Amino acid sequence: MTRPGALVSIVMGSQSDWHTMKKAADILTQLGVVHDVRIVSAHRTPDRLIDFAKNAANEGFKVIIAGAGGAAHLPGMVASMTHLPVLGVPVQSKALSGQDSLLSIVQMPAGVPVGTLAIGEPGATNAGLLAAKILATSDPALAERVKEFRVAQTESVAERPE
Ligand code: RP5
Repeated sequence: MTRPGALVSIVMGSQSDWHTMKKAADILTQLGVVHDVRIVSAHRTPDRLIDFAKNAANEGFKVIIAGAGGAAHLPGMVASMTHLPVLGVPVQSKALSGQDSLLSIVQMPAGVPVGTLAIGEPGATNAGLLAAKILATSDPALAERVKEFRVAQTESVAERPE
């Protein structure tokens, strides 16, 4: 069952992606953005993929974050079946260090955009932040929380190394 009130959906191709994709969930939790998390594999659970992507807007989601590794077709296939913005996270693969994931997510044909982030955990964190910023354009309270996050981040950087 979808988490009630969830505005962001985080989907990933495998349980093995969760360690990375948890970073997106963590920043959304920190910013008070209700989100839903589930495993949807483009290759192993194609019917689940179609069901998810076609119903995502009706479920109330405003932004989708999709992470996958290797032959990472999940973000692009989700984007092909919804008008919602899709942010793609290339999960770092063992064989090719995520270069395969990155290229298979970023090289979408014109007309079917996937906003592609960096490989691995930094990309997942930034996908969460970007989703929050998208929602913040129509949510002043969230915009304030995003601004506070930025100020705290700036203040956390020491002038000199210890
Ligand atoms: C992709 O294959 C998943 O997104 C994952 O990154 C990769 C490996 O999956 P597992 O074999 O660990 O389940 O579909």
